[in-house]
Amino acid sequence: MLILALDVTDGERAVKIAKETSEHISAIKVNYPLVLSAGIEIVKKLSDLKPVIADFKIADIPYTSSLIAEIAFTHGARGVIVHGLAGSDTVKAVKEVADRYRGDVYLVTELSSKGGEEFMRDCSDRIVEMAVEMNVAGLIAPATRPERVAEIKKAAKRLRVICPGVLTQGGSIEDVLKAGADGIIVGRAIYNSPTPGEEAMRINELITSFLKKYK
Ligand code: BMP
Repeated sequence: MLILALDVTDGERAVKIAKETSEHISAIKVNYPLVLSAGIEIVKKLSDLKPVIADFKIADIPYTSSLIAEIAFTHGARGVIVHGLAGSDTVKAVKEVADRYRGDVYLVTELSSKGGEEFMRDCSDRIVEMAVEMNVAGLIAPATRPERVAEIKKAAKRLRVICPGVLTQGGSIEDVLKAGADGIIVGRAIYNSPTPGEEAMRINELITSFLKKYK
């Protein structure tokens, strides 16, 4: 259930942290900070250790979006993240690529930051409906607003709802699991710890104990 958001900007450090934490995490989410500094090959390196979700928050026209997805999957990614607000044609184009690689597509519903409420909140319920209709693998929902996680999970019971925004951004692991999250994304609290492996283990144990209580 624990997904490591590896937003460091040094490839060697990324691989070191991935190795230290690998026992306690289920996947690694790779975002622009790492890929723009270490190069796309880092996706391949990390995917030899754990499944990688390429968080390129794809939000372009269908053609360009499918090229981005193709690059992620040819480098070993097992999933890609797309902005739901880009619309169904973009999601369809990415899903066609993902299906060829038996990969997963996750849609962002609304960002966990405050700004996620400004514009995205108004369309996130429609994004959830689209995700269900298009049968994507999952949704990214804001751990900072557990009441939204509960609503999103209720509307998309079959989809995996994974949630960033715990700890450093203020969200509570317990509240988000209680709301029905299927996965928790954690970045800074792990990779900025002096002992990332131990921190990942501690968070993973916490998740396991709450799961016994709420699932
Ligand atoms: P952290 O635990 O350090 O706050 O990291 C959260 C990770 O999840 C970052 O990679 C961030 O880009 C991502 N993320 C998020 O925080 N909120 C969202 O709504 C969507 C995200 O992908």
